[in-house]
Amino acid sequence: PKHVDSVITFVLGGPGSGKGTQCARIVETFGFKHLSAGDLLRKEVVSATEYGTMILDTIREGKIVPSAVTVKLILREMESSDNHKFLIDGFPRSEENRIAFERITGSEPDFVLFFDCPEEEMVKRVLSRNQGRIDDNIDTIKKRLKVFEALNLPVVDHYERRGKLHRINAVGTEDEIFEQVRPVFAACEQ
Ligand code: UP5
Ligand code: MG
Repeated sequence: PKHVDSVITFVLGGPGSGKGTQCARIVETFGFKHLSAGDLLRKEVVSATEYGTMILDTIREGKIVPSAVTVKLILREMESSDNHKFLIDGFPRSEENRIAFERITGSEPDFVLFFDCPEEEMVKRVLSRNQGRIDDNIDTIKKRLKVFEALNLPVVDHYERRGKLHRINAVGTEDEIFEQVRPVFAACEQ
C-alpha cells in the first residue's frame, strides 16, 4: 500500500492546546497533508452515515470513538491523498487507538508532537473559541480533560520512551509556539 513510504506525524495535546492551529502552520510551511481525526468524525456526523449518531453521542460525552471507525476514516484519507507526508491531529487518543493504528496500517509514526498546555489555559481557549462545537461547553470540557489525562497521556509516555516525542510548550503566542515546532520539521527536510 501507498502509506508504506509515507512520513507520519502524530500531533497530540489536550483539548484546546492548539493542535489544529499549529497544524495549519505546518501545512503552510512544510507541505504536509493535515488529517484531523476530530474533523473527520464531525464530517461523518454531518453526512449522517451509519455511525453518525454513535459518533455524535460519543463526542458529546467527551469519550473516544471505537478505534476501528477512526482508523478506517484516517486510512481512507491517506490512501486517497497525493501527498505522502501526513499530520494526524488528535489521534491516537488511547493505547487502544495506537495499537489498532499500528496493527491495521502496519506503520508507526516517524515522530510525535505533544503540545503541553496547562488545564486552565485549555479551558479558557476552548470556551472562547465560539465555533458552535457541541463539545465546547464546560461540562463536556471537564470530561474531555479527564479522558485526556487517563487515556492520552499513556500514549505520550509510550512515544517518549521510544524516543519519538517532541514536547512543545503550548503557552505563548502562535508565532512563539511555531518557532518551537519549526526545527522539528526542518530537521526532517534534510
Ligand atoms: N489558540 C490556538 N493557539 C493559541 C495560542 N497560542 N494562544 C491563544 N489562543 C490560541 O485552538 C483552540 C482555540 O485556542 C482556538 O480558538 C484557537 O484560535 C486558540 P485549536 O488549535 O483549535 O486547538 P486544538 O488542540 O485543535 O483543540 P480541539 O478542541 O480541536 O482539541 P480536541 O482534542 O479536544 O478535539 P478533537 O477535534 O481532536 O476531538 C473532538 C472529540 O472527537 C474528542 O473529544 C472525541 O470525543 C472525538 N475523537 C475521537 O473519539 N477519536 C479521535 O481519534 C479524535 C477525536
Ligand atoms: Mg482541533
